[in-house]
Amino acid sequence: MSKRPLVVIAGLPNVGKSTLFNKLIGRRKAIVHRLAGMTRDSVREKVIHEERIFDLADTGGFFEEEGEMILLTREKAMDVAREAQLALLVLDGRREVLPLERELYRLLKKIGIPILVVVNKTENVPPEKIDSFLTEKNPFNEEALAVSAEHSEGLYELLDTIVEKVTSLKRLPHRT
Ligand SMILES: Nc1nc2c(ncn2[C@@H]2O[C@H](COP(=O)(O)OP(=O)(O)OP(=O)(O)O)[C@@H](O)[C@H]2O)c(=O)[nH]1
Ligand SMILES: [Mg+2]
Repeated sequence: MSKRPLVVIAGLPNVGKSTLFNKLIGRRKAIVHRLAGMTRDSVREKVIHEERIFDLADTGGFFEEEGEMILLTREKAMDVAREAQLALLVLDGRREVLPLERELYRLLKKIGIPILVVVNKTENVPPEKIDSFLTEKNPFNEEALAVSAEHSEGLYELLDTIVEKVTSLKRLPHRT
């Protein structure tokens, strides 16, 4: 079994989780698609940054509808989160935070996993809008970073923050 810290990417469908995953691992492993619901199984790969190493897991999105496949996808994602030391909660910086994102946040909190909010798709969002997203509009009161996965913006800072967090974190055993 791997002793490396595990970081899980979580978020609603289509926010760019798989794009972010591929950029951070440095190759295309996860399927990226303009349609929501592309990722069903979680994929995992190691990431090396500044001589630090961790495992990164991509997961399927959290859907509004409750089909059997969807529930299965969500349950698989939560299983990965239970193993992980840090969750990246990916949001779409071009729109408001959705009720289902608050629900996902609540689920992750319940697991007891530390959360880093990643506001994606910000390449064309004006700086003042991003600032407000990272401060007053960030309803989660967690550390937040703005990135553009597609345009490779903010990814170095994101990796710095991840390694700083996973190497200093000690997970408490989770209770159900
Ligand atoms: N404008 C913009 N689009 C992005 C960015 N990152 C990803 N996308 C696009 O958003 C769409 C969804 O990307 P995915 O990476 O498949 O999203 P996902 O969160 O993995 O989606 P599911 O697997 O369905 O949950 C694709 O069309 C991507 O090209 C970004 O930084 N900016
Ligand atoms: Mg995906």
